[in-house]
Amino acid sequence: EAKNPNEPEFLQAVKEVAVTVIPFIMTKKEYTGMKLLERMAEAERVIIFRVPWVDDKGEIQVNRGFRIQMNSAIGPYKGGIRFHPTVNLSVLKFLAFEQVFKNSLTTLPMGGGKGGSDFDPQGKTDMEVMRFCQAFMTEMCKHIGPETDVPAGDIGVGAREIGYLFGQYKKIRNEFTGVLTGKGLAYGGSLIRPEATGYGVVYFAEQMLKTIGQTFKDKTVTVSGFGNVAWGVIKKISELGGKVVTISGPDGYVYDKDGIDGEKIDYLLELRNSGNNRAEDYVKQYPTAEFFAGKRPWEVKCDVAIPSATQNELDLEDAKLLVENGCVCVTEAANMPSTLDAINYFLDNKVLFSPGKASNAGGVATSGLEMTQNSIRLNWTSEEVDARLKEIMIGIHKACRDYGKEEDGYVNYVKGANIAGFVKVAEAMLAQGVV
Ligand code: AKG
Repeated sequence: EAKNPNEPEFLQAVKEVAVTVIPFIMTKKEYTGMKLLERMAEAERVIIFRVPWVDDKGEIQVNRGFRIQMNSAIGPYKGGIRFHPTVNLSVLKFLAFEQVFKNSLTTLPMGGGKGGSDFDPQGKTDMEVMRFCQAFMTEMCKHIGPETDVPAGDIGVGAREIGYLFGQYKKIRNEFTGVLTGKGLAYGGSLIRPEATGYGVVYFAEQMLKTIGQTFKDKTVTVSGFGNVAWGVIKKISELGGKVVTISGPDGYVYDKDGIDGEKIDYLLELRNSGNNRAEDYVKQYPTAEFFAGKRPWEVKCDVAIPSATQNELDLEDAKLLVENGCVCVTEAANMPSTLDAINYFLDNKVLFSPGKASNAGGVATSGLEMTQNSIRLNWTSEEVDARLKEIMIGIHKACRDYGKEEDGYVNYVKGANIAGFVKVAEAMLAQGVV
């Protein structure tokens, strides 16, 4: 803690891993004394840079840019870029640390990284976003490359931003390469990448439910957020016959008792692109739904909860409410949405609970599939990408179960994901020596 002052999110992520991985390390002679976890908790490289740009009024704006190159033991650094006012070193270090374990779990050869800026895309014009992205890439292009570090999108960085970032990289480096993922289909993107994170979460949750002999059919599901991940989650659940009754935004949550399906799912894309960041607008479009200002959806009775917004959006009080209301499965779609207290409460009460680094790994896994397609200069069909995604999620679920099964048969997915993710990176680091 003394080494990383004022970094609560980063310490929270490391603590969660340490609690489960240290006892495991103690049982492995070849791991003890190698300071593997200590090495993993120190980024290989952190780049912090000035992003100066000119707004539509001709005024100069200054933002801060980051790229955390956390671990490259098993492949080039890989992980998204987040543009949001809450971005700081602690948040990006926690995301980069989680990314290392997540990418390892996908079984694809990707190391871990994360980047971003405190730039707020809300309320900016298209041209302002373009100039900002160009300024950001003008510096970041010196540190990334298809064999070095391959960024992608995250909160605030979607297809539009990836396009501008890619265009600037190509111009400066005079290279057309798969240096970013989440690209548009016209210039090297992969089918299913937009849906992949959400679909992957639901494939994973299906496996969790299967362990207790259940499916999504007729289940009531609460979801938070209304961004790309929530959209994919809701789309797949409605296909599987489940009923999603909530979404949320920074302003509060929406309860739609009839379920969010059909054209309402397409409306979510409109809502996201409106640039207002207001979940309340949903109720204007569909007046039979209700809006609860300043509240989170975890008070709504459900069978399955899928937090899909952001870190620490589900605390101990929320966890208690969920369990009291009969929720049997919590599958994280966002990165670290549950606090440590909330996680421990779920585990103590034997609720099926999976951490984002396992259940949301389908996003980055499909980015890995985009990298493969770029390398072989071919594009796969949606069916092919989707089938590979599903297979990867089933594989991650199995790895979590193998390492996380307890004596009474309960699967501790937190322990399973941390240990399974750790082992591959640890083996690679041991083989490569102290470098
Ligand atoms: C995440 O998994 O949180 C990511 O940022 C993945 C982004 C990617 O596709 O590389």
